[in-house]
Amino acid sequence: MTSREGELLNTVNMTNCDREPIHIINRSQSHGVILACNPTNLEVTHYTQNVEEILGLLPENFLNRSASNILPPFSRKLVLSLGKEKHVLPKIKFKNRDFLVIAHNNGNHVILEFEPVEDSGSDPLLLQDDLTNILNKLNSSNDITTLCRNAAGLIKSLLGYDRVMLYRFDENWNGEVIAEEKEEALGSWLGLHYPATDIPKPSRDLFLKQGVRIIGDVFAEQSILLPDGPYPLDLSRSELRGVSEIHIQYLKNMKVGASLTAALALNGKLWGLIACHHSSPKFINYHQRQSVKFLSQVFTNNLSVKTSEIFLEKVERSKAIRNLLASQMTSNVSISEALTKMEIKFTDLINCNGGALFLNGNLDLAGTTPTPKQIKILVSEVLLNKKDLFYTNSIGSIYPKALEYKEFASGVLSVKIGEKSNDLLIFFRKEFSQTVNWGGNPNKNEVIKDGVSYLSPRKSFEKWTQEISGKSRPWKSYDFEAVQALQEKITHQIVQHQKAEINNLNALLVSANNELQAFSYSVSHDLRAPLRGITAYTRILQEDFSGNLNEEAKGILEKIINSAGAMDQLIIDLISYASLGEKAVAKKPVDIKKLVTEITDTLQLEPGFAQTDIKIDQSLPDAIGDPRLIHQLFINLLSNAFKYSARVEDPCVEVGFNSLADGSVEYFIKDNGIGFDPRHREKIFTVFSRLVGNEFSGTGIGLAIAKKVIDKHQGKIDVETKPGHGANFRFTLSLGSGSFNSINKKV
Ligand code: BLA
Repeated sequence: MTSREGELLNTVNMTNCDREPIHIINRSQSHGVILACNPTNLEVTHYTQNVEEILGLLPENFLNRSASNILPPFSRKLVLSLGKEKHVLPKIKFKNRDFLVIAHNNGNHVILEFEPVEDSGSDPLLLQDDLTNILNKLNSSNDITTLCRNAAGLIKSLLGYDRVMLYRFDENWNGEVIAEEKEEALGSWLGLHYPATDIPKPSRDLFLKQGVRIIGDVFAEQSILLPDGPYPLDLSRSELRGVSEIHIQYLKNMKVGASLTAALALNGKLWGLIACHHSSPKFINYHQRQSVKFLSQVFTNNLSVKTSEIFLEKVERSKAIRNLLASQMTSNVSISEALTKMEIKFTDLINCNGGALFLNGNLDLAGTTPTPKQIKILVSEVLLNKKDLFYTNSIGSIYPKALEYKEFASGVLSVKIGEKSNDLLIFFRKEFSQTVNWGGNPNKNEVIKDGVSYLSPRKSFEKWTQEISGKSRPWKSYDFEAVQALQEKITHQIVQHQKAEINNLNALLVSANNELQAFSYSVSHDLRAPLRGITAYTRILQEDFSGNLNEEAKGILEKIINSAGAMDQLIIDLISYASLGEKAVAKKPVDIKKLVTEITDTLQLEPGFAQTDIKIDQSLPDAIGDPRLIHQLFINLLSNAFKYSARVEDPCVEVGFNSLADGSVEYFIKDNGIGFDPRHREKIFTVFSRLVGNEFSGTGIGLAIAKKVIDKHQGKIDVETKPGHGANFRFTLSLGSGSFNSINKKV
């Protein structure tokens, strides 16, 4: 190791390998000269040390002076108006050689790069031939493999490098040589893999910006930018940017004397590189590099078309399968049967070797899969904790238990289905055992010095073979798209099934309810007949045999008649409650004021209610509803009001209405009677929930009927009460059209 390498290792460790600021390297490659100028007056601020050797200029003659004197005639104006785009100025001679000046503005400085140019590379006719050839050859490639091979072949014949490779990145930025054109004497690198650390992120990022770069002479001393100030120049877009020593070492270890690298970007992301090697120094001029840029562009256009064709083909295929699955699901079988037992299985949707469907706690399998027990454990320990869509091509690496079944299921893709969080659709992909040939053992680039580990380019690039296990082929974006579209269809179907189930249950409920009503109706009728018999015979006993009976027996007969009467009333109420359910609600205007007046007049005739003071609001609005039901409602509420206030001093029943905030009204029926504990407010509206003792007659169904009437009219009923302070029943009904005048009057 030379002392220089030693220095290098001191400064580069595992983490700063990815952080080396290669864009401010402050060096130029040896074959050209960089000058930097103030963008407003073009005064030269920086120059590379080789300026005298290459251009024959002395720094003292141009530093801090305008660069106009060094530039081709008439180019000053253009240079002053430069943006980030590069401009090539007309050829200019220095030391009897032609130079191109490539100029751009890096944001702070105008960067002028002087590069020698040979005539051959800039002949417009030759160039046109080259470009036509590139277009024809690449556009006629039928598939991606041929496209790559043709691109490598074209570059080899255009530029004459010893080895030209198409290098493709994987999702972790490792790469593989997927096409190669080379001198026969060289060994092939086709199929070799290289680790991501060989091309760190800063280098990949610069590539996206710059496109094409040459390293003209790996062995030449690079030229330092002067003066060496604290604010280094940003050379991100520079053609002549110097090369990191680490990479120089890498190329030397690879026995490469010169290189050209061109970015291949797909949808704005680095897809791969064209990597060219030459054993000796090699210089490719700016125009030739532009042809390579053109080629890269044509290449990626073709690549993009071909990738989208593959994508579309996959999408079309999965769409067809999805539609078949959807029609299976709408046939008369369960969802799991439709997806796992019929001709088309859900696993036909994408490339996989098996799958599992978890629905309502049941597990159904298709194709080759781990055992149901293994799947259940995988689901509960891993998949249920994941988001809506989860995938991996190496489940064993995150969940070692899964290594047991890596042959069938190294790849797992799962999505949640339906509205429950534990229903899942799972796809398995088998292990894809793979032999990966690396260009040199990628683990052998670590050097330990003074107890610290550093990453440095490896010394040997001899093929190093690695067996990869526990991995499946990776899932692709069209897989996700297909699975998510099926997920939607299944969820839709699950919801449909749930709806159908609810409708079914509803129908059952309706018929059960009908039966119950018919039953209670007939039972009630059948019960009344014997009751009438009991009452009639008791009356005969009273009338015809009273002489034979003592006072106690007469009292008992009276009780029999009363009890039979109470029971008859109960049956009548039951019939009316049960029959409420069956009847459709008629919608007619009902004159509430008239109704209330009639009912209270009648009630007042009953013994015990004559003293009751009645207050009826004379502007009570009309309601819309079923007259018979509304009549029943008011009878029930009013007779309660009369009944439970009858025994207080100065009994009073009041009927009125309140205007509500939303413009509607509520009626109220208020008494000053015995009231009840407000904790029972809800209970009193259910059947048989009389709260008061036996001293008040009644069956306890009245309020249940009232509530049912209100429900049938989509209204609300509530009560305010306190024991000893009466009750105030408030309820809403739809209003009749004629009611508004009276309401407005009142408001
Ligand atoms: C740069 N490494 C690169 C570049 C390539 C590779 C293509 C860009 C070269 C350029 O800008 O012209 C790698 N070249 C390859 C590979 C092949 C090839 C894989 O031909 C296969 C056929 N390099 C290392 C390690 C580090 C490293 C361990 O091996 C870091 C510790 C660094 N590589 C590194 C740096 C650069 C680089 C810093 C940027 C060089 C620069 O632009 O200055």
